[in-house]
Amino acid sequence: MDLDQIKKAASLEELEKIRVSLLGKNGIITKRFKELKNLSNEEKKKVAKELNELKEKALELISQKKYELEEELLNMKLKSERIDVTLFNPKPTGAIHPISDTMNKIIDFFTKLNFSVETGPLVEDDFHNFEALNLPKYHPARDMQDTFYFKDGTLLRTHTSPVQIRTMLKQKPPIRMISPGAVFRRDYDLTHTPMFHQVEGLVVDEKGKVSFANLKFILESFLIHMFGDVKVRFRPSFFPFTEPSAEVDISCIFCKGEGCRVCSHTGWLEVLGCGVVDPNVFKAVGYENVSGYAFGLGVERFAMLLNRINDLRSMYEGDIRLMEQFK
Ligand code: 2NL
Repeated sequence: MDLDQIKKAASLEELEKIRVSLLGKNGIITKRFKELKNLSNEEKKKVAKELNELKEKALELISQKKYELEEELLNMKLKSERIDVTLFNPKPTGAIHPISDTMNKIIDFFTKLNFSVETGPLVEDDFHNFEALNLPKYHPARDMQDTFYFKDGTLLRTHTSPVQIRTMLKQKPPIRMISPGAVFRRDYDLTHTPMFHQVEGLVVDEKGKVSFANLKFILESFLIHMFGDVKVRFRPSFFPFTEPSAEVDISCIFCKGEGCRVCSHTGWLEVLGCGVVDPNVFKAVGYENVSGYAFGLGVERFAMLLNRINDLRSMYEGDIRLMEQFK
């Protein structure tokens, strides 16, 4: 038996062929194991021991060779993809990240309508992230959010609503604000990353001065600003911090409402959540005789729709070849 051929394998493909020829279903070593049953008991013991040693040796050599070949491949890749950052580049490299670009378009719309832009801490406490938003401890809606907690009970904010709470606590009404920023949830797949971005909006004024009708008008104008000539529809929904609540759909921008894979053949894409602020939220910040509306959206979802990106994770790999396409 020639185990030396393993050491001579020139590629991972060749190594795999050798492995199969030795240890595969019809491999030489496998066959010899099958032939053991034809031997006398005494011989069987001896040959089986030899065979097991041979198999162990072969496996060891293969895994050693595999490691060498993989390392060679990696070194070649590192060499060919090497970037000399000291080289002079007459054209600046890079582009505005699609998330920033989308975020800027959103902020643009609302600042033109006299909304202020507020920010707050990423590490929050239970009160600002949950309690003040009508999400008491053990409320089932808290399970909807998979939260990153620190040992001391603080947490990474799961939405930007705590910024609205902080703004209401330090300012008197009227309030007309948006809160753009990073938020965190334990989720990772094609359309979810553990860090993502939200923009939420809040308008508060004397009781009776702001209505659901105002909210509908603002959001409809906003969605046409972002997506062009789209139809907008409101569906009843539920959020702990608004009552009534609605989810907002636009007619599918890919098939114009005809039905396609992106819109799951419904003709509609869900893009926003909104509602009239629940009185319990105002109670938590000590506001009386006011009414208000609020809304929230995921920036990644907007960026994916606007740029036809289908794997969100690619946006955070920082591959310059991908990002240059957004120039
Ligand atoms: C969604 C839904 C929403 C809010 C966020 C909010 C904040 C305060 C009071 C009341 Cl302080 N509401 N925020 C309201 C409705 C929906 O977001 O789907 N976001 C991605």
